[in-house]
Amino acid sequence: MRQMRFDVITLFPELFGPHLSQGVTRRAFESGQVDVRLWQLRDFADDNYRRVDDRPFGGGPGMVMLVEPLERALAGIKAERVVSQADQGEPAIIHFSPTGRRIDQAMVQQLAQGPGGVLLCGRYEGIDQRFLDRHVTLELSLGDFVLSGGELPALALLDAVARLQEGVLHDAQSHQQDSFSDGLLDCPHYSRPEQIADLSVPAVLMSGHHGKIARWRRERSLEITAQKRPDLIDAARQAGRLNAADERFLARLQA
Ligand code: 9WO
Repeated sequence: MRQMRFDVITLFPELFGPHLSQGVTRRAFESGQVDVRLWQLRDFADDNYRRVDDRPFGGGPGMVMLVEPLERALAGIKAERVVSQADQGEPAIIHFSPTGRRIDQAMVQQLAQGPGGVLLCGRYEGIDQRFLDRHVTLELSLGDFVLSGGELPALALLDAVARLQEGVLHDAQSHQQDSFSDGLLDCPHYSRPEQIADLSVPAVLMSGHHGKIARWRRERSLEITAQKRPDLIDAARQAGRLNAADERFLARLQA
């Protein structure tokens, strides 16, 4: 079995447990398909107070995460990975920051096919720049907003990677039907009851005609994407993911 391993450096390992043991992704984590190891940074402090932060040179508010505990933690991780991830090469060292590259589904798919990596969760005002310069190979962002730490972005990435593992989703088709798997937004979904107030389920979905249903869903995806994210239509076209029927439908929408 292909082994994927993520080592997480964090001051709050207890934030991870509940997410790793719930929901459809639990299987991927509990089976070790996605092996997640949590490293408490304080365990790598060198004083009796388990100190991992200090005041910033130049003054200012808040504290900075120290280089040395981080380097000891990383050395411990690399020593373990030499054994468990032999032949996989140097792991990606990933730092979560709004200055990073925006995570998208294409990147998640790439990571889901690789050997995993080290997830570095910052706290306080941030990490001493010299650690980032020396060790970080990838900076990833969830978007243009600020959190109090990198743990939630790390969990978001782990969740996105875990749900792509074999056996996590109900059937093989679920991936292909994902919003974004083909670069388009998702179509709307309906379940029972057939009528809520004056809103009924679109008749085609009750028709049992699988061809018509597939076409209807595709057209709703195209329509919603054209309306809300026209940039994704352009990207899908560039990537050759729109067929002739898609183009005819989009032309009719325009008119
Ligand atoms: C914070 C920040 C704010 C503005 C511009 C750049 C910035 N970088 C960071 C940063 O790296 N902060 C560290 C991680 C330490 C404090 C908590 N951290 C953090 C990560 N806050 N927000 C994020 C984050 C990560 C990914 N996507 C969105 C937000």
